[in-house]
Amino acid sequence: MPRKNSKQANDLATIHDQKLHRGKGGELHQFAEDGHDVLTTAQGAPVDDDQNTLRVGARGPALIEDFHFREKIFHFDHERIPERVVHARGYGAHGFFETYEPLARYTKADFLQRAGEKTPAFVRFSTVAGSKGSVDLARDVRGFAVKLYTREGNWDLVGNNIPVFFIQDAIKFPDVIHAVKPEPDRGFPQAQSAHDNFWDFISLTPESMHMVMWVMSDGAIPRSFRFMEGFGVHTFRFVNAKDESTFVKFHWKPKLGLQSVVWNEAVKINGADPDFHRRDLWQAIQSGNFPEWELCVQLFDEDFADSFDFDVLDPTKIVPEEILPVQPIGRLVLDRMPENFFAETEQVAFMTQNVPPGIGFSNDPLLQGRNFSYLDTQLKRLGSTNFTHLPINAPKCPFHTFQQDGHMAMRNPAGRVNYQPNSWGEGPRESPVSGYRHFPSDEAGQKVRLRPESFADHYSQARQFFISQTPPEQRHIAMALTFELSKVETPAIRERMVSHLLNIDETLADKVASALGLAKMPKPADAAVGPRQDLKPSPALSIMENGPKRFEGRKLGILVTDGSDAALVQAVASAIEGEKGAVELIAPKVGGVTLSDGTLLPAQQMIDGAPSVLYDAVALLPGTDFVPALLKEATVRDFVADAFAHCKFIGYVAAALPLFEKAGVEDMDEGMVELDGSKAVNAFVGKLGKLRFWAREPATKLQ
Ligand code: HDD
Repeated sequence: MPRKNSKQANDLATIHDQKLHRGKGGELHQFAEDGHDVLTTAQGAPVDDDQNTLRVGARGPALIEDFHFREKIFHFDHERIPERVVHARGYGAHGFFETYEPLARYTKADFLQRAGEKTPAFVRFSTVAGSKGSVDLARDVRGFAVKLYTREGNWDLVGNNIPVFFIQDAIKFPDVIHAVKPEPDRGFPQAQSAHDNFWDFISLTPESMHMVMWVMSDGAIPRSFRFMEGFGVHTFRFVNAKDESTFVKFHWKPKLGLQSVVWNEAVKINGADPDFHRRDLWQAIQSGNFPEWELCVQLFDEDFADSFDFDVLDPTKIVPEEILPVQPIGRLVLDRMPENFFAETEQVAFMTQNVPPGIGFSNDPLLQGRNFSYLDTQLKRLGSTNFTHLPINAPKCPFHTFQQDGHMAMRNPAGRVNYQPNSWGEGPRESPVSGYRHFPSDEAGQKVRLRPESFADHYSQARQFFISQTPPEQRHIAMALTFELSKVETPAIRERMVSHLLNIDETLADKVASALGLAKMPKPADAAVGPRQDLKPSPALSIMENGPKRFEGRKLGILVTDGSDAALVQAVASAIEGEKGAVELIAPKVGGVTLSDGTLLPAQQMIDGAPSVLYDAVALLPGTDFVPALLKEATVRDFVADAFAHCKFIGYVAAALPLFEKAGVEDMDEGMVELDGSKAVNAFVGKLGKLRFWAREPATKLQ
């Protein structure tokens, strides 16, 4: 008989040491000798060895009898589900919505009837074009999808951080998405619009011009999900108890103000921390700094709609806030991360058609098409009509349907009745009183495939957006267009785009044409209607005009070394904490530094892992003796050069001056503050509320 090897002997000892307990229901609980639960198969059989497959002898072939191995690999092989066809990369969090005031005058939606009422929420932010594993700082629209679990069913407001869309009719959605995704023959570029197919489609689609202005603006490279707006985009309806309808547009406004990064920074963040936005949300929520948005509405009636310059059903148009002010009706707070990314963030299914009584649709042709698409896509992605049984998707109010069976049915009806009407006196009944009633709008007309003429002005609001931007933001739009079109290999596409820009703003077109080195200016594109209207600028459309008042929620990176001035490091850190900002210490070694007073201060980052692009502002506080060593470090040079080029506020000690020289910074400016005392620290922290020193930018650019 073969001798037991020592491993087998140990295993037997382990099994004998296991304590067996019976649970309340009489089920057998097995605990390993160290108190952990015993590993089992999915069928509940305890596993003795999870390190070795079952084989004939130590060096022999594997046995098919090894049901544990077979089940483990089988399950692993099937772990992935199809990623979302758009918005594949996303990040979610739980929270709540709190109603400010009863809104009964406009809507009978139950969750909007009582001041102070809290409704559970789940939100998923996303990029559109990139696949699940792509980077966070792609130039792209950000999804802003909100699910409110109301007492009358789920309300999904599946919005974006941009209030308009590329197309006016849902039938064009596959085309715009195909055009932006990797080109089908070569399979690249990933998560980028800077390629021929995208600009070919766009330049042939004048209705996309307004959206293109937004996507080329800083709004497409947000600093954080926490600092961006959200929009329902379409015109929806509120319907009150008297069945009166009011049109409504939804806006989410972040409490911490708006903020974006610059493109050169975005490109570098993608390398340094591809999960920049995820990490930011995770860190904020885990540290108790719960991000918050106000839900604001623009309410209007048919008369306003008729008198407005554009069609309120056209999703490529906004109603400027200066014409129709936004009114806050509640707040959304995100205060809890999912326990499991897959179960919640990946499996959450948002659908525009999820509306409670009191909220309805308009005839916006994009919205109408979306209402078809979202249900369909969930079946593909989640594999079963029973995706509503998943806890993240199930309503949190009671729900009763006669739907049954299907793959993975987890909520199975008890009893005999699975239809109605029935005479058994059991089961749910429809209710004409409390049931969802679609707004009985008058609709008549011929069956046609026709775009309304009222949708035809594609340039006026594109121009309005552009002229509403501050000079640095306008510069960024010109640079973004130049960058994107410089990646387009076909000159005719570049020219076609410039011909549209001529209809939006001549100086913008000139700048882009000259930066691209266009041989001659093309003719302006033919417009479906003309002339372009000269609309008033709308300051609400500028990120820089709507920034924060203080450094709250932002992060300062402090570069320290051995010998850094202990009192100064402490003073800067406390001043930032006083502003509700965060501080990260960056040192040559992550183990930390010994400060001037001999205290050992652990660092959060090592220089190589923390380029300045990861911070909103930086302070260079090295010890004098360590500066020569820092001068040799390429990463330190980049740290300083990038902070300067990205117009960040920079605090510094006199000993750090050679670092500027090494980084090629010739002129000191008002965005750089020597921290030579507590007054200077306060002055520096006071400036940080502005986030960037944009006056520096022209000096750092070619154009
Ligand atoms: Fe969409 C996902 C937002 C137009 C079809 N969309 C999706 C998500 C957001 C949006 C935020 C991600 C939801 C999540 O986090 O799971 N989509 C928009 C906005 C649009 C828009 C703001 C225009 C105003 N979408 C749009 C059209 C169609 C779709 C016109 C199709 C006709 N969208 C989908 C989809 C997705 C989706 C294929 C992919 C994954 C999903 O639905 O659940 O059905």
